[in-house]
Amino acid sequence: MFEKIISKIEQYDSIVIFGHRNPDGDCYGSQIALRNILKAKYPSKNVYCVGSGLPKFFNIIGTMDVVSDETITESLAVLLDSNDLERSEDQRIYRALDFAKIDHHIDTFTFKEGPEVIDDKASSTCELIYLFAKENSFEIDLVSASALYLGMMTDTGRFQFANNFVKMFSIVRDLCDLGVDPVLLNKVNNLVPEISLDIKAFIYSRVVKRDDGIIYVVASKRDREILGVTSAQICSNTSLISYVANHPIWFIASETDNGGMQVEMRSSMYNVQEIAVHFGGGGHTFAAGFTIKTFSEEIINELISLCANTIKRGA
Ligand SMILES: [Mn+2]
Repeated sequence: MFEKIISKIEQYDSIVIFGHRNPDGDCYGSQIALRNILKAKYPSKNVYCVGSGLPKFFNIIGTMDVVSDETITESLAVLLDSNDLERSEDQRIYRALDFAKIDHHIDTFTFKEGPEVIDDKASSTCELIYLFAKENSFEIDLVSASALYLGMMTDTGRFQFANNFVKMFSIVRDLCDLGVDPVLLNKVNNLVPEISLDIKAFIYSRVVKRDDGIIYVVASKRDREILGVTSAQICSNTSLISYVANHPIWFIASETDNGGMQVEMRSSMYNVQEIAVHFGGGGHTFAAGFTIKTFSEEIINELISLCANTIKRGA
């Protein structure tokens, strides 16, 4: 499955691993695990991961690397958990010498720079990195196993969502056999910053419940400035308005710093990925998002009517 990616990796002495903007547990975990696994297998190669990672895990799973522009221009870029170069948090990816990609998002056919492995049935990119290691008989050390566990746990909503539960749990079992400590990882993952109380209060005070089955929250830039939070921080709270009876689609829309709009959408039963694609975004069937250049009532109304049509169509 990964032959073409391995042959790229073998061609380069320097490899830089990139992930998406607003990195989550799967993005960070897959980057760290792939770096460590490749370093152990190819001690003479330089392997780095770039981006902001998940700082609360830095002292147990490891930190990101600081890499010069010059290094990137001499490296193979491996993009993880992202559709294309545009999604990369570190935009210096465009300067890399060559490219490869491993991802589990629905294919948008926008990555054309090199070989890729996409499996949108995989629970997480971490699951794919595990399979990559197994296929090539690369050793998975305890830290890498913990990083993979973190990504699988977070991208599946703590093992609630998967296309193949047997596969997911058999990998998780193997990671536990390698010594992973789920209690510790859960404790660190559960830790929230103090600001999260203010975000919760804001979201619950602004939630709109519609008769057509949509629940949503809109945050303007001014709202965010008063709270002192980023668009990504607001949008990462869709779980606060999730699974309310008779409301199968929910979303949070936030005005971005440059007057655009970031939206995260979820559904218990309808395809919201198609709606996200309509606005130039993507994701998974029941969890998708997009960012567009304009923040306006018209666009929010268009989004609401697409969601309402989806519910009406029953698709
Ligand atoms: Mn992911």
